[in-house]
Amino acid sequence: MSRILITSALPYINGIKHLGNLAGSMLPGDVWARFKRAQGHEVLYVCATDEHGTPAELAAAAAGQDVRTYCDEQHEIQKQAGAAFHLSFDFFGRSSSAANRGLTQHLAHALEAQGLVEERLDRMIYSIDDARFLPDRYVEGVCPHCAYPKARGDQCDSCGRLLDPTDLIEPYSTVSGSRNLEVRDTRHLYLLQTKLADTIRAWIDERSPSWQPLARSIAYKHLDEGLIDRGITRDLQWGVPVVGPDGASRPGLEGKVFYVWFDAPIEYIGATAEWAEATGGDWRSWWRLDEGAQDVRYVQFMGKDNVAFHTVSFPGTLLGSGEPWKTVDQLKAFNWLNWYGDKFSTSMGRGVFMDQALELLPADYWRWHLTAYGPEHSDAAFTWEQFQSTTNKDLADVLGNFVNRIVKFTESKFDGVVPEGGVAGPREEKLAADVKAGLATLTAEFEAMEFRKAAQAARALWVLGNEYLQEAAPWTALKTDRDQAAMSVRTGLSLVALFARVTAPFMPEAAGRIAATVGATELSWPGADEDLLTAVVPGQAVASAEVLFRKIEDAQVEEWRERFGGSEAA
Ligand code: B3M
Ligand code: ZN
Repeated sequence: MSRILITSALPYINGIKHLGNLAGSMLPGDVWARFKRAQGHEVLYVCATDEHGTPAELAAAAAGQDVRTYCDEQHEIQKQAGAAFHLSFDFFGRSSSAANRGLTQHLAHALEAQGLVEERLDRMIYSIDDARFLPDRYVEGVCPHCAYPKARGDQCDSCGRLLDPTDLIEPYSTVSGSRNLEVRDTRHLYLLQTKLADTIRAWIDERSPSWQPLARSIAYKHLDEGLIDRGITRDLQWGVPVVGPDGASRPGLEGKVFYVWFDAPIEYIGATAEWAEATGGDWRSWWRLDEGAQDVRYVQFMGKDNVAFHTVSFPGTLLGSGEPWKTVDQLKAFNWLNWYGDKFSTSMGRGVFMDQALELLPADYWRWHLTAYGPEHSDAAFTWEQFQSTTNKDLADVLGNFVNRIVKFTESKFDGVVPEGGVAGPREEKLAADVKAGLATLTAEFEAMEFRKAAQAARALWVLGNEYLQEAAPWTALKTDRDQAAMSVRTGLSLVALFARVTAPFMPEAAGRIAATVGATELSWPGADEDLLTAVVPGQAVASAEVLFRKIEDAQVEEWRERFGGSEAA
């Protein structure tokens, strides 16, 4: 058994996340954490809200709240939404925690001690009317590359190019709209990534062979474009304050904070420290190679836009510190989930958001669909039509139908008790071999972090159950050979117990209800050599579930389309 550290990219604090965010980092991280726990490994799965930076300040201002109150509220909302989706974080922390503040300041000092951070005089846009500097998204203007009139200081949304605020033509303040701006000198800390480039490349060469192509190709693309020294501080009020080694404010850098992308990944460590504080655990044994972390396997989940920060910036921070920090072993990246032909958009409210989704259907329906048909190796489109069709087939027709049919039959013909009698024959032998092979495939796909394939392998097992019932036809056998029928029923009920176990990482709530129908509580991952077809024993009471999965009706799709938009033609 090994120790496995799992993190999902930290959801940004500015509002509840849409299904695309869920599908690309939090949900797969959870499914995999559940799989690994079920195998008996010691798993620590942490996540947190990413609370600093200009989007947090701007969202708070738009909500008419001070930024701390805004973050306090939004953190609770996101924490509850995660719990409602059965995301099994061992801890859901906050990048604004004291733990992260201390770690961020510590790592910045360690980097500086290694000669990798230096103060530079920068020229930044200053708003005279707002009496403040305007970093990143605080300034907008015309893109110098494509002439888009609302390009942001850090990036143009139209052509995608990364920008520096001083690149913008005809800039204006997003705080006040004022164009009364000037360029002023201000001191900032720079991380000398140019000096770290060789170290980072050697690290990527060593780690990335076990990554899937999406993560690996983005890592090398970023590296090959050439690393530049990056400003890691900002003129903002909300963030981790820049301090001197004694913890007091640092002359020349008073009132500055670290850039959000500097402190956000450090919160993976911070959240572990928050967890330790809350539970009495030992966070250092997960993160310090000199204190036990050398036997930890660390896996990260994230959307593709976050890969460069996790393969270059964050490892650079940890490796450059000269301290023995654990770095990521495997990185699983996801593509985009689109809303019909378009992007989900938080700012435009396009698509379905986590809280709204649960008003429509229980979490497990979404969990299944977003895992089995998610944006894994290419972008994927969410459509109501596909959601309806796959849910009805996979969950109602295949899994739900099998479980209900066999359990109800036991209730009506065998008094709701697993019957005894009969001897397994060639049909059961073939079934056992098929189940064994199917389970091996499923386990291998999960190990390889191939989520869509793992889901299809789970579904293939469910299909075996339906095929077996169809062929064994205990309802017919019952008329001539009660023992034969009893043996088939017992075998079918054992499959129910098996299906609960293999379904649990995807749909934990439904899996519990499936297990309960045959009185099973065992939800560990089935071993390759287990005798799975005799799992339930004669005499055990069974009881059918109300409805395991309801079909999605055309009328519901109509209603949802009206409420949320989305149509094939749009
Ligand atoms: N908050 C994801 C985003 O909002 C970003 C991830 C941080 S992971 C350290 O794009
Ligand atoms: Zn542009």
